[in-house]
Amino acid sequence: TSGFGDISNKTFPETFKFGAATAAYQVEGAWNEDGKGESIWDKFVHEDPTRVKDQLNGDVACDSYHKWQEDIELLKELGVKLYRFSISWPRILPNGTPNKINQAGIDYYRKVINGLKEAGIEPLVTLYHWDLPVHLLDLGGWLNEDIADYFGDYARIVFKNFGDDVKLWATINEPKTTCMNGYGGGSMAPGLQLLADGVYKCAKVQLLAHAKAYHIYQEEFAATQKGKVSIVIDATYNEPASDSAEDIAAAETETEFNLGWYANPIYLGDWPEVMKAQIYNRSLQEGYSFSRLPAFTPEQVAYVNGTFDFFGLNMYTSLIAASADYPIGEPSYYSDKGTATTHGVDWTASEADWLYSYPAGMRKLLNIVWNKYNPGSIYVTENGWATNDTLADQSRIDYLQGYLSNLLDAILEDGVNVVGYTTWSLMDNFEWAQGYTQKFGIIQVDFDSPNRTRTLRESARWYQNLVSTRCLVDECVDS
Ligand code: GBH
Repeated sequence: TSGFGDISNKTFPETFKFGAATAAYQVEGAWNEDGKGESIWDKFVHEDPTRVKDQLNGDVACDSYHKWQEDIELLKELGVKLYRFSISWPRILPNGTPNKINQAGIDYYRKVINGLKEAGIEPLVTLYHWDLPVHLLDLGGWLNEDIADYFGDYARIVFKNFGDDVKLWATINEPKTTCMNGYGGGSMAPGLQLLADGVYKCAKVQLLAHAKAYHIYQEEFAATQKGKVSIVIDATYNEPASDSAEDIAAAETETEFNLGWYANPIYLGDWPEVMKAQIYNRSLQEGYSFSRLPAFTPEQVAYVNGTFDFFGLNMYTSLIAASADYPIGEPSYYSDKGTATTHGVDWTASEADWLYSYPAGMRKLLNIVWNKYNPGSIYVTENGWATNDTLADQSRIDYLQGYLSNLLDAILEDGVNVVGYTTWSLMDNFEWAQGYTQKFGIIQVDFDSPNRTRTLRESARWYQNLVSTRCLVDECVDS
């Protein structure tokens, strides 16, 4: 199947919530204003600008710290009813620790949340989208299990201050990306290259931190605030490269090392069996006396299991997986996984080298998440396309139309309860190690102008029409 099927002519359900997403470090700027502490991204980009493709940084970014009212006006213009943004931990707690709260930080998010409320736009707030306070990195960052407790204290302060108005919370955005790129390959802050050992420890600590925040919410806030808390997991749909038993198994293993790595502990309890077995075996073969995948104690399994009120899914792309041999003696996540991945030859390429369009993957992955994890409901918390700076971004429209059509089919044809969607991104922003070279916004931002002028792209007009008609084609029939 090529996955480029007909676009659905049915309408999205009335209750379906369309929205857009951003993250603090990528849009806010004001990196050292009004008492904000230093984050690991501030440090990472200032220490060595060559870590970022265009040697730029998020010091100003979209200047949303000052232009938040304009951002809300844009959300209103799009007509969306859901806005996913993140809170900067060091803007609230400059050192990451609860002893010193930065009132200006609280005031900033209070204004944003009030503004959204007045506009009738629901906030979906991420507590951690990668900007760890530097002080906590000095304590070991996501390799130190104590950081889970600090995260709990931070979460409590945020719930207490904003929980009357925020009913949808995501604890951590894409733990896999921060662990793989921040602690594995080193392309993201804090830039550690610990691909064999660090990535698994990082995963465990982030899962414990998520669970800590979830339990604090349940015990101290849920009864009065009545909100929902979950984590955001990024995943690909993985197609076997051939009909061979090896490749079919490779695609399943790929999914377990990708989606299951984080979803299994939370939705089923403990790491996927295939990860436990393969990492243990490789570790012993490579001379370790123990598995480099740190085990959860039975108490930790129980503590993490069930810590969700919905599934937050970031879905951009798919992979074709084949089984592959890696020589013993080169310990890494990839050799533990034992697969090789590529993209389909007929999948459209984006400006980002990892992002190819395979619309059918959306429907297939949603079905996997729904059937395997029984999450009750799913929010697609990110999905989007990278282009150059052009306003005439037909390739983004094609991508969104194909993916959203498959998302709609999952709802209407397969009974998957997808209740909301926040496209990535509301506007162009600081794309981490890619700087400003890749544009993900449905709204263009002029980073050369001190005004950071925002201009709707053609895709934003298209999205605006979708949101108002709930229809992906010229004319729809009722669903
Ligand atoms: C999201 O991650 C992030 O949540 C968001 O902040 C970001 O702006 C957006 O994507 C667009 O990139 O370079 O080959 O090692 C999406 C999932 C996982 C995609 C890590 C890039 C690195 C691939 N990301 N992946 S590679």
